[in-house]
Amino acid sequence: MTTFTGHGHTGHERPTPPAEIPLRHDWSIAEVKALYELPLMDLVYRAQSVHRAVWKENKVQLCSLLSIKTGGCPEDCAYCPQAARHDTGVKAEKLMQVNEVLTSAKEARDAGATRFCMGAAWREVKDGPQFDSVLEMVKGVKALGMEACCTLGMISETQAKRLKAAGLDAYNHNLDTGESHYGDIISTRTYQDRLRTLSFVRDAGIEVCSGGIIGMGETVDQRCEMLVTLANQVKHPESVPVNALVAVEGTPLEKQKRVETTEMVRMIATARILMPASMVRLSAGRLQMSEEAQLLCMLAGANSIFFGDRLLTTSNPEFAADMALLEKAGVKPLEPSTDTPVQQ
Ligand code: SAM
Ligand code: DTB
Ligand code: SF4
Repeated sequence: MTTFTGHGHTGHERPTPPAEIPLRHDWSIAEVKALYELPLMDLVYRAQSVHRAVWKENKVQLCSLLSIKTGGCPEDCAYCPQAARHDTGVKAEKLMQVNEVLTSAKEARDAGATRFCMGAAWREVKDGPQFDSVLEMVKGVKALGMEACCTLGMISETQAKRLKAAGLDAYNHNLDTGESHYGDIISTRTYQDRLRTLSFVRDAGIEVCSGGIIGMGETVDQRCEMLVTLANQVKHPESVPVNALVAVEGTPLEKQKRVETTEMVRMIATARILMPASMVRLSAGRLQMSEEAQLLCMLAGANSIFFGDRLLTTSNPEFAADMALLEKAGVKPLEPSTDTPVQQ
C-alpha cells in the first residue's frame, strides 16, 4: 500500500544558516589548521555554537548501511578489506537480488533508519542488468519512505542522471584523504577521477556525500587539505562522513594505530565549522570508541551515525547499545520526513 502523507518531497529539509554564519568557499589550509589546533575546549565550543545556530534540534539521523556487492574489487585502496589483492578473508560475492535488499531496507526502516545506503565494491558502474537492478533498488527504497543513498564507485554523467531519475537522494563518494597523500593510499585512480564523479553527481541534482578517513598515516596538514577541498567546492557536500580507519588484517594499513578520540573530535568539529549546514556523519570506527568519545563527537557537531551490527564488512556497535546511549544522552533520532510517499 502506498500512502501519500504530503507533496512528494524527498529527504529532510536542509537548514538555512542565520546571516552571522556564512557558507564560505574560500578557506585556506593555514586557516583551517589554526581551527583544528585550537585548544580542544575552544574548538568544541566554537563547533557546538555553529551547530546550535544552524541545527536547532538536538537530533541525530540513524542511517543503515548494506553491502549489496561485496569483495573482489579491482582497486587497490590500502585501507579496504574488499580489494581483491588484499588477503583479508572477505570473499567476492555477486550483486544481491533486489528483493533481498528491499527486505533489509524495510527491516532497517522499521528499526528507525531514515536513510538507507547501498555500497558496492566496484571501481565503476557498468551499464547493463546490474546497474538496472541498482536502479530498482533505489526505487524500492524510496517507496519505503526512506532517503536512498548509494556508493558504487565512479559513475558517468548519464549514469548520474539515471540514478536521479530513479529517485536517488544522495551519492557517497569519498575523497578519503588530502590530495598530497592520495598516491600513498590508492594508485589505481586519481583525485581528479574522484572530483569528476562528484561533479556529475552534483550536476544531476543528487546530494553529494563526501568525506574521508583519518588514521592512515596522514599529517594534520593533509587532513586540513581534504577539508579545504570539500569546503571549497562550488557547493558544500550536503553530507560529510568522517571515518576512523578500521585497521583490517591483511590490508597494507593493518598495523596503523587506533585513531585517538581527540583527533576524531577535532576533525568533526573542524568539518562542522567549515560546512555548517552539512550533515556530519560519525561513520566507521565507532566500535573502537567509548560511549563518551562518541558523545563528544556529537557535541562537536556530528549529527548522524550508521546503526546496525554491521557496516559493510566490519562490525558496528550493537543496535541495543546504540539506542541505550542515545537514550541516556537524551539525543533523539531524526524522524522520517513527514511528506514522502510511504509503502507499508
Ligand atoms: N567502491 C566504492 C568506492 O570506493 O567509492 C564504494 C564502497 S567503499 C567501501 C566506501 C568507503 O568506505 C570508502 O571510500 C572509504 O572511505 C570507506 N572505507 C572502506 N574501508 C574502510 C576502513 N577499513 N576503515 C574506514 N573506512 C573505510
Ligand atoms: C563512509 O564514508 N563510510 C561507510 C559508507 N561511507 C559507505 C563505509 C565504512 C566501511 C568500513 C569498512 C567496512 O565495513 O568494510
Ligand atoms: Fe574497491 Fe571501494 Fe574498497 Fe576501494 S574502497 S577497494 S574502490 S570497494
